[in-house]
Amino acid sequence: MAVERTYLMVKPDGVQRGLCGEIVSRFEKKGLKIVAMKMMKISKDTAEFHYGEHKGKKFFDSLISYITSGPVLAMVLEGDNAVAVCRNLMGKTNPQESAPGTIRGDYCMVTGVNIIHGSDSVESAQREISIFFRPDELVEYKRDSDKWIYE
Ligand code: IDP
Ligand code: MG
Repeated sequence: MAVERTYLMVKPDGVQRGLCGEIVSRFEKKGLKIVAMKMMKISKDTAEFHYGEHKGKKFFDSLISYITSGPVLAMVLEGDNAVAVCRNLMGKTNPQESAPGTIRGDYCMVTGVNIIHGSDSVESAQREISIFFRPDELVEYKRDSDKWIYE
């Protein structure tokens, strides 16, 4: 097992459209363990730091105004190979190329408003978790259902 933690966030469109429960439910049902979760509004400075890799791209300004346009639901999920597993559940960046059955494939139409963020590597996950959560907000607990989820 390669137990990893990853950072997921329901973006402002997902919150406004009432899709938080549906999205969290998909990760939960898959078997990911919720380690932390909170509603928050992201400041412009934090948004620019979080999305620093995209600075200078033509969509950067609209991305920052989108992600700061309303509250997001931030979470840390844990599981075997969690980074890649969650990216697969999310679907491709462009919702029109995301497979049906994925979150983006089922619930959104365009890249600029694509409902969910998820870390793209273990390194990004560590960085993003530390941007949005204090260490004491990550809850350590044993989940009894793990014995039915993992061999
Ligand atoms: P990801 O969210 O699947 O990791 P990234 O390439 O890291 O995709 O882009 C970050 C976010 O920036 C996307 O989820 C999307 O909201 C936005 N974005 C990326 N490319 C475009 C674009 O071409 N037009 C508008 N928004 C974009
Ligand atoms: Mg990305």
